[in-house]
Amino acid sequence: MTYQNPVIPGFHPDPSVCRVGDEYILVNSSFTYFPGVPVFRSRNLVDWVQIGNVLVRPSQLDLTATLAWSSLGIYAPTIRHHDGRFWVVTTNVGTNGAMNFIVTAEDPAGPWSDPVHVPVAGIDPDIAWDDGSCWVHFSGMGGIARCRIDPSTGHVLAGPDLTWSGTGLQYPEAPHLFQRDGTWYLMIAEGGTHGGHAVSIARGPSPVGPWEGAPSNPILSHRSTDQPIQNTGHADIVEATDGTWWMVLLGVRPRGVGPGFHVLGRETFLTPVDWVDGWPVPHDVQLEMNGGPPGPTARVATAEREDFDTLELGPRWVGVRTSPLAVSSLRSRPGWLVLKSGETTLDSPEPAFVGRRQQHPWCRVRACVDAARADEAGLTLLMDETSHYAVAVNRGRIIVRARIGPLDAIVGSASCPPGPVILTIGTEPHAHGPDAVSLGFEDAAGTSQTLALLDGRYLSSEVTGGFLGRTIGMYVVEGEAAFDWFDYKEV
Ligand code: 6LW
Repeated sequence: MTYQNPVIPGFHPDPSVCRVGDEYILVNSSFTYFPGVPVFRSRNLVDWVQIGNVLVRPSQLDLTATLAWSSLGIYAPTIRHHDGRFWVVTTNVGTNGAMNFIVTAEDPAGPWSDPVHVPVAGIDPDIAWDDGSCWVHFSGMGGIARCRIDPSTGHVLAGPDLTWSGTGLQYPEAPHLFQRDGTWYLMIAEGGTHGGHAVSIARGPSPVGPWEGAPSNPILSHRSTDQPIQNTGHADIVEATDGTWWMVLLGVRPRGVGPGFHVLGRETFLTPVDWVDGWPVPHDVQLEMNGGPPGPTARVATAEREDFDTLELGPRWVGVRTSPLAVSSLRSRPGWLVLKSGETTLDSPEPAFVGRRQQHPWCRVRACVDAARADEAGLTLLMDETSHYAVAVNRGRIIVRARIGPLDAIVGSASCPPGPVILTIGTEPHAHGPDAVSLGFEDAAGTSQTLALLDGRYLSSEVTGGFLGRTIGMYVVEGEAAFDWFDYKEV
């Protein structure tokens, strides 16, 4: 059988996976988005369904610090199952440092506990147990550090001490400790989460080593290759029900002229792992892979229509720093999602935003909005707070707004047809950029009118920097607007 990579497309970085019985549970980092840490479930490692998010309450997740930079917030998590519970350890990175914490749950779909703080200075925490001892490895102290903790209180019982930090490449991070046939392994990422990214591994007789690095390190990297998948690294590993081993990892799909631009963020990929002389040998990561699980695999849904005729938004919907629940309602106008703009501590209205990740290079979004009670309301393709394109109703006209760094301009406009209007954003191939973004509306006759066609490279990680990927969603500035439906389709 073959399967398609990425198995979880779109902005799903830093994957961590564990298996309980015949079910796999996977989590990703989420930065400035609320809820945080999306949770996926699979029975074959290829077909993943989002079953919830780990951090769904303000008592679990304070993202105020991401007002300073939207690539702060929730960094890489690790998920494990131990003593009948799921454990997630992760980091909330703020302007004053990083807070590492543990949350637990019986059901990975939630509810998850409130955070238990683990007072170590670093990111990318991993959690592992050995005969009653609980070990946390993390990227800190200038390399990979290790400490022993009481997982119920977070108290550090021993350490932290530096341990194996890779082959000497920059940014040793993403440690994961695991055991196979009585041997302990410490797998890490190094080279940095961009073009130099790589996976390296060491093995030893105990959770504290001594460590012997693999002679084949890095065991996986696409650095300096012409592979369509780049930046491969930040891996986790799992033994399948049939005894085979598999690796999940992040990668990107750059397009356009050199250096290439990736717009969907760092996505989750899957590759099988062989074992040779006691060392893991991952298969090279390709867009189409042989050796897939038995049975048919369904590609990620390529068309999703949201009619807002339920009383709860599904787990894929996120807000920026703020829960969608705090800025929207499905009850005030049944069958419509009503967004109301919020206020921030900066005494300026912060747009209310509810969106989802863009998961396909070529997609088309349409949404019907009644903007009668808003200054501006519409659809936005969002990379971060200084990089976004939008088509919106603004005081009775339809406008296209482009924000590229310090530049914020209206680059298209038209008179607005009466009543609720259908706004459209689409992506299509571009001669030089990763894509071209078309923004427009459907006129009274239902004909699609494009008001602007913009180069998508300005909404790419290579231009904006940081760790995010595009989201696409509905927003309101000053007032409230109602959205009848939101339609996402791969084209
Ligand atoms: C994460 C680090 C990394 O903490 O990027 O890909 C950082 N690897 O391990 C943010 O995702």
